[in-house]
Amino acid sequence: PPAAKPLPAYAAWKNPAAMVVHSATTIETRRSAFGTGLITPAQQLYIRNNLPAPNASILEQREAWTISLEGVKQPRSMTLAELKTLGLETVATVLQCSGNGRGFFPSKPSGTPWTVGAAGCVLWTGVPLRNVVAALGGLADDAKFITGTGGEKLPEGIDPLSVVVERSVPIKALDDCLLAWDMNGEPLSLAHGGPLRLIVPGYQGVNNIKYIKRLAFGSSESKAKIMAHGYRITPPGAQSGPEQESVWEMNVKSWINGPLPEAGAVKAGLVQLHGVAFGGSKAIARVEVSTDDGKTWHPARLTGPDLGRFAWRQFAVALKLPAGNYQVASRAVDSAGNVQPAERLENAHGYNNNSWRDHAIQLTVA
Ligand code: MSS
Repeated sequence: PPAAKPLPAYAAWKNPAAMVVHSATTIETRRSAFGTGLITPAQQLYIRNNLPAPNASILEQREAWTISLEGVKQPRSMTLAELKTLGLETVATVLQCSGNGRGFFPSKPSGTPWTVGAAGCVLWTGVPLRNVVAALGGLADDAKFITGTGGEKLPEGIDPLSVVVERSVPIKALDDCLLAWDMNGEPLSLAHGGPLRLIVPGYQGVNNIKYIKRLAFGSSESKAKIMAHGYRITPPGAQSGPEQESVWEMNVKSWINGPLPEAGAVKAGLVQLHGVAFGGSKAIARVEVSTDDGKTWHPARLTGPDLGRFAWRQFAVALKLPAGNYQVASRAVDSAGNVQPAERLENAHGYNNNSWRDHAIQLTVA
C-alpha cells in the first residue's frame, strides 16, 4: 500500500493511528477508531476545510475575536468576551460532512471518498444565538435565512464570492443555533473553528461555520458560490444551481462499528454487534440489524446515555451466528417514522448518503 500521508501541522496533535489523511484539508476518522465510544475525542475527529485553515495566531487573543452581527434591530460587532456574558449552553451534536459516504457511490463523484469517518458526536459549549439576537433588540425584519461567514483570509485577485465559506440556513434553525467557543470541554482548536464557531444542530457539516466573523439575518440566501452552486442535491449529469435542494438537515442514518472485517474472522456463537445511529434533528426511535440483506431484521438495544435528539445513539445487539459469511447491516428509524433507506439517492456530488446497504460490512464467522 502507498505510504500514509502525514498529518498537516495544524492537525499534528491528532492521533495518527486513528486517522486517514486524504489531503491536508480532508482527514477522516478510521471506522475502527470509533470503537464503542459515545463522544468522539478531539484527537480523532475528522477535519474538512474548504480553504486552508487561518494562521494559528487568530487563537492568541481568543476573547478579543470579533463577530459582526447584522439584520438585527441594533446591528454591531461583539467580542467573544461579550458573547460570554449573554448565556451559556452545552449541546451534543453529530458533526457530519455532507459528503460522508461518498466513497460508497459506484459513480465515483469528484470530492473526497469518505466512507463513515467524516462524522463524530461532539459536545459544544457557547451562547444560544437567540440570546444574542435578544441582546441586539430582536430581528430587524422578518428574516428567512441565517447566514454565517468564515474568517479565512481570501486569496487576492479573485472574486471573493467564488471562494468565501459563507452558508445560509433557514431561520427555523435559530432556536437551536449556538455560537460555540468550546468543544468537548476544551477551548475550540483551530482545526475545528476556534476561536468561535456557528453550530447548527441537525444540519450537515458545511453549515457549521468555523472562525465565524459575520452572522447576518436576511431575506435571501448568500450569493457565495459555496451556497448558490456548491452543496446542492444535483441530478447526475446536471449542473448545480440555486434551484436545487441545498445540503441542510441531515437524514436518518446508522452504521456498524464492530466487529469489523479488518480484525479477522469472528468466533461462531453469540456475536456482539454495535454501532451508532442518528436522525439529524429528530431523535432515534429504534435500530434494527440484518444479516441477510434486509430480508429479516433483529431489533437492537439503544445503549449508553441519551444526549438529546442532535446526538448519536449507540446501539448493540447479540446475534447467534453459525460459521459463514455475512453481510451485516443496520437500519435506523427516527421519531417521525423516517426509515433509513436501502438505496442511496443518486446525485452528482455524492451528498447525503444514508443507504443501509452501502454502509453494511462483510463479516466472516468461523
Ligand atoms: N467553516 C469554514 N470557515 N471553512 C470551511 O472550510 N468547512 C465546512 C464546515 N465549516 C468549513 C467550515 C465543512 S464542508 C465541514 S464538513 C465542517 O466544517 C467540518 O468541520 P470539522 O471541524 O470536522 O473540520 Mo462538509 O459538509
